[in-house]
Amino acid sequence: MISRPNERKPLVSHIYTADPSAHVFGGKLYIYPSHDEDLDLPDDDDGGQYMMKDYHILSMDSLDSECVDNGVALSVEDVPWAEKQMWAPDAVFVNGKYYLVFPAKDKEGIFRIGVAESDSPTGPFKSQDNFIEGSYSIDPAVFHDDDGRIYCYYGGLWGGQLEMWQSGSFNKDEKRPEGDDKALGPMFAEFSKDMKSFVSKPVNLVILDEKGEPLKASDEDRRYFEGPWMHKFKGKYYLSYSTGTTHYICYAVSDDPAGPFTYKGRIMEPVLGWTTHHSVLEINGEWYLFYHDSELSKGNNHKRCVKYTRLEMDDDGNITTVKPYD
Ligand code: FUB
Repeated sequence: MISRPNERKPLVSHIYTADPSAHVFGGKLYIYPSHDEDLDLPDDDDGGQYMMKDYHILSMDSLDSECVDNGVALSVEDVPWAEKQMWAPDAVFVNGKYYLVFPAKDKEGIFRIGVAESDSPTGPFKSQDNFIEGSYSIDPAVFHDDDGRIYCYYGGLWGGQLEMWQSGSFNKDEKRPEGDDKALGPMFAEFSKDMKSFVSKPVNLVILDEKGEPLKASDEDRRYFEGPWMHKFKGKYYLSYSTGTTHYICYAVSDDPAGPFTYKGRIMEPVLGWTTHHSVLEINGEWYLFYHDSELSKGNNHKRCVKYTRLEMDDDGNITTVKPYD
């Protein structure tokens, strides 16, 4: 059901945007998306077509107002450790500063996660000199818990290189989990208070099925692929993510931010385009899903546009699956 004029429509159309991480800072809505380049590149399983060079932060006074592009907030040229592919970012406000947390490939072609800071939610952001020690892979989602602790959920298979770290160091020829192998989950680490490092060694999270068994690699309708997000509802932790190859956004619940999580269901059916990536945000007591599809480019996988829609969640936290084109 669509009830707002901007709902399920591209929020901006002068640039391609994807992977929206939405937050309310100081009563205003900010969206931290990837900025897809208008390039004609062939699709490959390594994500070589996603050649993003910078970030633009979007802002809206309300869900019904115009969505403003605040210009370049951080460019790959200004990140000393990075070479290319500025993929899905997130942001957090802490210590009176705004921190942009983002992945990019370093000069050796390995995805790492970096942090940049600003006095403004829209930047410009100044990058730290190096990536977070011990970080790897993509799609960081930062969760600021009620007790002040700040967690990072991250990681993505295939082009996101997550499976290449199973031995503890980078091996590009590492075999992917398959069949009855336990599926990889997202990575989880806690940030230091100054946002410069992880205080704990990152761990791979487990998602269990209804019988309490870890999801298997072959369970592609439910297992984790990329794009984690965390929201909290009535004291429980809701991990949501993309299933990649089957194009669903699913969720799993735990009493602990570090899991284990139990699979609960689907948040959204597939959108136009291969990737699906989202954030979940409460605004004035209502829940919203920010997501992307490829409507603007009529289906091009790497020319996407961010949108939002209302999310229905009952008192027990059960989420009604969004059918994006109904
Ligand atoms: O935008 C590049 C990649 O596509 C993201 O990191 C993934 O989550 C997928 O949306």
